[in-house]
Amino acid sequence: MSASISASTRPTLYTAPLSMFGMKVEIALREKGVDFERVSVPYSGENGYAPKHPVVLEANPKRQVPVLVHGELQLFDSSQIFEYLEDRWPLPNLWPGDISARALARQLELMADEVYFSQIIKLMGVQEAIEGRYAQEAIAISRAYYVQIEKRLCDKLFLAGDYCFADIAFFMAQIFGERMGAALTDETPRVAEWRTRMAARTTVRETLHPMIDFLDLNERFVPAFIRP
Ligand SMILES: N[C@@H](CCC(=O)N[C@@H](CS)C(=O)NCC(=O)O)C(=O)O
Repeated sequence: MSASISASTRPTLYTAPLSMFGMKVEIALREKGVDFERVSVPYSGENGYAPKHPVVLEANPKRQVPVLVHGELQLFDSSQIFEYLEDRWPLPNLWPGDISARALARQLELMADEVYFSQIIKLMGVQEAIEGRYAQEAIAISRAYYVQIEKRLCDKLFLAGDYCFADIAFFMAQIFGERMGAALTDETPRVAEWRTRMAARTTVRETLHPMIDFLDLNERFVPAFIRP
């Protein structure tokens, strides 16, 4: 089916201005120097992701972005797409070479999306009751996660040693954590330094640009550390 696809075939990324999962993929495409087309699907504060883009409906039974179309191949789920990017465009490597380090990096990537970010999703639904017990519990769990990452960064610049997909995932999730009330505190200075290093990358700055514009246009909070 995909025999005609090559690394030089231009992929198309279906994403949205506030899609943290879409931005994960976009940063990784840029890191790998892939020339891609970016399609922003309909999204608004009032209606959410509606109407659904026809390509998203065709490609993803979960009806979500990001979707990556490469030749005849249609892929969904940011972490699955990471695997494809690494296979199709191996350099620069965004997973560690060592098998154990790679397994650990994949765990960290999953933790960012499914353990840490699940607390941030809780906060999204309770912004009006941020002082309440439910929100405060999510904030406390998020801060405990920052402390874990702080320990991990005691002898490294990036989460798994060299910069990798796990850094991209946690960075994107933490931006939303910051926006939703689970801000970093003085307790985790290394995480703050890591975040500054991440925000300074050209690939990250280029990717965040449409989100910052969207938030500014809609008079919504933009954390200072992502401002150019
Ligand atoms: N696990 C998926 C999550 C994708 C996801 O939650 N996408 C959101 C936008 S960031 C979405 O499309 N939401 C619309 C919906 O669920 O209808 C991934 O990593 O791609």
